[in-house]
Amino acid sequence: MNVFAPASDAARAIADISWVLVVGAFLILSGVMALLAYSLRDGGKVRTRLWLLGGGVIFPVVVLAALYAWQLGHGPQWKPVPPPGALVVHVTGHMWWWEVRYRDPATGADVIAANELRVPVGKPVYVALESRDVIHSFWVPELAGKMDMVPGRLQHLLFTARRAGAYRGQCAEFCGEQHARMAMHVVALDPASFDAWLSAQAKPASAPGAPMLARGRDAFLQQRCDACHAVRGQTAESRFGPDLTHVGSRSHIAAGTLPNTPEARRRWIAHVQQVKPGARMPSYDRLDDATLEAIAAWLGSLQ
Ligand code: HEC
Ligand SMILES: [Cu+2]
Repeated sequence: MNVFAPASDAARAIADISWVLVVGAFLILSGVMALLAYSLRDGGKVRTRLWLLGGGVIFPVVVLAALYAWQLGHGPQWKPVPPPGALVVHVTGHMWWWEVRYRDPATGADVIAANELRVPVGKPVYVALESRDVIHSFWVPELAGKMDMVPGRLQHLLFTARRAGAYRGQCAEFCGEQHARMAMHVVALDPASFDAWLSAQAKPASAPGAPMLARGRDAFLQQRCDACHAVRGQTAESRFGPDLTHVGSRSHIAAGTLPNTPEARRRWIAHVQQVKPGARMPSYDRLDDATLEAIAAWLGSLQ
């Protein structure tokens, strides 16, 4: 996470304003120090009224008014409604993960995912921010400023990614025990890859193609994982935990806590409460290795 490497218009505007303020403040401080040195050395020869009025009133008024006028045209854009042509994505904060909701351009249906946001490069993205429980804050420094996610309110951020890449974000408002393990990844893709990705995410999960994967799916249902998780096409809809329909396509699990590898998925399922104490999912340490392996393999196959 690097505020000095902006990859979007909004982040570039914030970085520019910060540089102007930092460099400007440094120049002014240097000027004041030089004046101070001069007045001490030359004791008594400074024209007090001139410097008090000029340096204490006129100078700050002119500088602050100029800065204000300049930043009016340079700050990030705020639009109460999404501008035409913008991609609208809903992100809902939960303790301690992110639900991500797109609209399928083909059918208009919701496409729900978690913890990973993909956006097209060069197109305005309007991120509508909500919370299901406490106040969270959405912060991906390379792409936009921070915005609080307040229960009962709809906040938003607007940015246009200019560089393809993966950007890490972090919840920036203390939200309880696992606040520190509430990260997300935003992946900016060229528009064609983005469209392909979105239409793949809109599809339900395909049926398991191998006996081992079918065993994993069956164990998932037997253990009632579907009481909290939805795998579209394979389970009923349940929205308490992250949607797992295409969990295999994400780079990380549990909001940036672990890389999405078979071992990490096994470890997560068996030892949630060691990996992320307090997370709202029980540890399944009573499952035998073969069952854990099958579930982890099936989840990995959900691309
Ligand atoms: C009581 C509800 C509940 C049950 C039951 C449950 N989970 Fe979870 N699960 C959650 C919650 C909540 C999270 C998000 C935890 C976090 O990151 O803070 C989660 C996260 C996950 C993740 C990571 C998803 C991601 O994209 O980050 C996987 C994988 C997962 N669960 C698999 C399972 C499996 C397999 C079972 C059954 C053996 C199961 N869960 C049972 C609530 C549940
Ligand atoms: Cu949070």
